[in-house]
Amino acid sequence: MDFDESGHLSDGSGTPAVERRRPGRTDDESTTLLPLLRGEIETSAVEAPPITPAQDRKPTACAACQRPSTIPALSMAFQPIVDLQEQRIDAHEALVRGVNGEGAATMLKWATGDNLYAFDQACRVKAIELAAGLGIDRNLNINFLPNAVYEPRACIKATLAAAARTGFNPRRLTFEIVETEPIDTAHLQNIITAYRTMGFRVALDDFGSGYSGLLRLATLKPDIIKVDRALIQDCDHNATKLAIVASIIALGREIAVKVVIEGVERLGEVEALRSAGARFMQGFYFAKPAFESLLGETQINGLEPLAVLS
Ligand SMILES: [Ca+2]
Repeated sequence: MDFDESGHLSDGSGTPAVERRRPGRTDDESTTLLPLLRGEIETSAVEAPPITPAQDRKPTACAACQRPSTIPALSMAFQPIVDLQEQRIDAHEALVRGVNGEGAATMLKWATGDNLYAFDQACRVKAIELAAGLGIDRNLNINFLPNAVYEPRACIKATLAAAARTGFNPRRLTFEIVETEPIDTAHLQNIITAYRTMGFRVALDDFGSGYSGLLRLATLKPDIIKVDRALIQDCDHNATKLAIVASIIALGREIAVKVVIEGVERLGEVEALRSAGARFMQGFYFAKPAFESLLGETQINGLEPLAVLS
């Protein structure tokens, strides 16, 4: 589970791998998003991915929307993901908080049972509203719980509406899949296919731990993988961990998947990770999550010229 800080990395080419792998991709929102935003396309009229047995067991989107729920007011903190090659902030990950700064663990207690859908929707909307209000000009990563999505195209409508209302470019959105319990692979694939068709990026969170492993990478083919912090902690003193991370980075280059390192806390780890080819990182070493605030480059530790590493 990761609604706290994390990290980020890539392939050293200067061009994000996720951009290169989809030459047909365009920023012309008229292709898919605008008709959806304008309501010109009914979600039911959009070619829908095949219904899976897992979905059959889930409530319908309408039932989920209409279900009464009680969730507290939410807020967000934003933690930068840095691009060490370009010496800039690449993205901000939105992390749920209470309106008085209560931590993610406190808030996530509400993300259960009948509240799950409403909680997930409220988090997305709040993240976009806050980020747009703060003038975000980078990518925005939003965590989501796959079990809170019943039909991807229906469940994205509130997100798109929030983007349209606030002037936020939905092409800047990356959805981080947080798998806290085993999720049906067909259901996950259904979500990823739909989201990518709509122009969003999809990241596999906590890669290398729990359910987020090589088989998930092979079957889901995400745009981004975020290497779990457990593999990063003390990697400068653990040759096995560092070799695993280096292999993941090489693998990312090979299959054109952007690799992000999360949970970076010390300079020693940064140096070791850079020697392993890491480019995108996130973690306390660079910046802690900023409550209702977007940090700039001058507020990031370690973005100055890294003479020590040259
Ligand atoms: Ca995350």
